[in-house]
Amino acid sequence: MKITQIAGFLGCGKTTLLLKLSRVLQGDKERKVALVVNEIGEIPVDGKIMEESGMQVKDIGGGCICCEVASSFAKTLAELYRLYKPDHVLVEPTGVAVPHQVKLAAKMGGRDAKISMGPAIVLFDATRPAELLDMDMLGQLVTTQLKDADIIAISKTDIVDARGISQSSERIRNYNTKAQIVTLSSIRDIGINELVQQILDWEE
Ligand SMILES: Nc1nc2c(ncn2[C@@H]2O[C@H](COP(=O)(O)OP(=O)(O)OP(=O)(O)O)[C@@H](O)[C@H]2O)c(=O)[nH]1
Ligand SMILES: [Mg+2]
Repeated sequence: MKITQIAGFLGCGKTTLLLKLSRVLQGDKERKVALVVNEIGEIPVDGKIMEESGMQVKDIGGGCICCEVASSFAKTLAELYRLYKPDHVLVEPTGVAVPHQVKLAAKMGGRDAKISMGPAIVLFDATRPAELLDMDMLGQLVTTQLKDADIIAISKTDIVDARGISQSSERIRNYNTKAQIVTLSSIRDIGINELVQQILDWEE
């Protein structure tokens, strides 16, 4: 059971990407995919939509899976493994989650389940780089997420020009010299298959 998280600040396109990735990963029932979403103070409408696609969807509320509800996240993973044995679990943490803490929490679930880690994919919303990086507190959170990423996907590239994309890319590189930086438009299906391939190939 490989666990891949789609992280990134509020509204950067996590759910939209999660849905696309899960459909491609699932293929024609080639792989079993389960989804774990973590919403704070929201009605988990997304979960219902996703469930219609026949995938197992678990919604963990009551706090962020990287801290307050880490142990219920771990339990959820163990339960998913026991009952469904999915090949892949895609996780959407809250927009304020810190990727390495989500990984640690997932590994706690691995005590009871046979898990492996997929990449921490962190989305960066190309429509508002200055807002995300230059604000005091928000900037610290976003840069922490970027530092923690295995793959950084610059999202919503369908509505940003090439110059804007390369400016975001240059700024992101300052915070993470190792992660692969890719461009993405979930709405236009750009970069989706490449991310699926990276999830499949990922080993750690
Ligand atoms: N133009 C464009 N808009 C996108 C894309 N992906 C997502 N969006 C839009 O961005 C908004 C937020 O998308 P979500 O997928 O809900 O983002 P999220 O990160 O899950 O949001 P939270 O869970 O609230 O943090 C929605 O209006 C989406 O339609 C994209 O590739 N291109
Ligand atoms: Mg979402």
